Amino acid sequence: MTVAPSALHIRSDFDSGNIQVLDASNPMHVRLAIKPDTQSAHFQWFHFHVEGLQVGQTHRFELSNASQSSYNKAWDGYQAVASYDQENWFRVPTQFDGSALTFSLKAEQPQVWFAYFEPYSRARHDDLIKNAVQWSGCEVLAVGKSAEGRDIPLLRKGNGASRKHKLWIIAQQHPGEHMAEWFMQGILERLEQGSDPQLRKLLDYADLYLIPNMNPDGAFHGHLRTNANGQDLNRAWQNTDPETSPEVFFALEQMHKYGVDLFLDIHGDEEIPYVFTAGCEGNPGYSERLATLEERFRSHLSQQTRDFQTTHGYPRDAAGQANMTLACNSVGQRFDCLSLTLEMPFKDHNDAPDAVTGWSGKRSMQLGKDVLSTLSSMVRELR
Ligand code: GEM
Ligand code: ZN
Repeated sequence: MTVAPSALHIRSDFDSGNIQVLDASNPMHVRLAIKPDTQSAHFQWFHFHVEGLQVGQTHRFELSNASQSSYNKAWDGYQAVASYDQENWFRVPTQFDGSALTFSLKAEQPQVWFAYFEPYSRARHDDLIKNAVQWSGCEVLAVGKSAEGRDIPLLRKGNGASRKHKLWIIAQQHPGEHMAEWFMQGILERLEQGSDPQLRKLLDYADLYLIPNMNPDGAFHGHLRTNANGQDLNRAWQNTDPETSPEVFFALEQMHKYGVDLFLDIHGDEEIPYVFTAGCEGNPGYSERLATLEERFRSHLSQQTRDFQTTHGYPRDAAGQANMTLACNSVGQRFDCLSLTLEMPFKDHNDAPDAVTGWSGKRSMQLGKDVLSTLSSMVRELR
């Protein structure tokens, strides 16, 4: 007697959840759609939970509106991630036919989570901040508020002595780029380690100013790109409006209060399957000094890890043509300092691919640790 497959229960009403069920009448082939950010047409991030899977059977999930997403070259070569326990995530067979993205799973358990990338939850963020204070020797220097009133902690590692350089690292302005806060966890985990000569040298000359999540509202709502007001925070760094972009207003206020000698803005990229940086070559104040510092950072990090390269990335800005509303360009110009956007892939880093996980939270964390070695190697050259 064949048993009719039972109906699936699909939900996304949780932290960073995003899916719309179009038709789940056939549990072996479900039709879904990604919902746009609440006040913006941007969409790409998805994250949902499925119960009722038939163990041993292959279930297919179709994202029917994939071709209208924000970055439509994002799906070529992309594989969705899945997890049975929200801890161990793996890539699943995925196809894009130019219209819909379809991924499949031969179920090993009756329930599973799917996402665009390994999510970094608000609960994990709260633990990260607690551990940063308890184990990494950080202080919560200030706490900003998002548009919906969520905390935005600014951490400092170091005593704030005026002689020390101020190195700023912010992450996840774009809320769907969850790899960014995984990167910050790597930074903070390395700060826990006592006997680390590279770290000792870095902290002798510099303090670290860290904002692990710039956009908690967008992350919670399962947004790709914007805050709760529909604002792309990485277009809000000139004439910043505290009403529409309180998150950026807070960060800039603190930067002017403490000063900035280096700035890293941590992001994820939907299309380019490599880790890379973008700099300030299009800034009006760009100089040989800053060009040399950018080159120094990139060449050291390239030697530090195979999970970074300088061949692939965004087109360079023409002289004087940078978009000064971006964090990297705006901060680099205001403080005449080394300032970079660092991008990690939603796909994989094709110079060192991992067939099981692709790019992952763990690799993002390791990259954070490697970046601290690069900062240590050049801290005395920053000014
Ligand atoms: C990018 S940053 C784009 C930088 N481009 C150049 N040419 N320097 C953005 O905000 O669009 C970061 C991101 O989206 O991840
Ligand atoms: Zn981004």
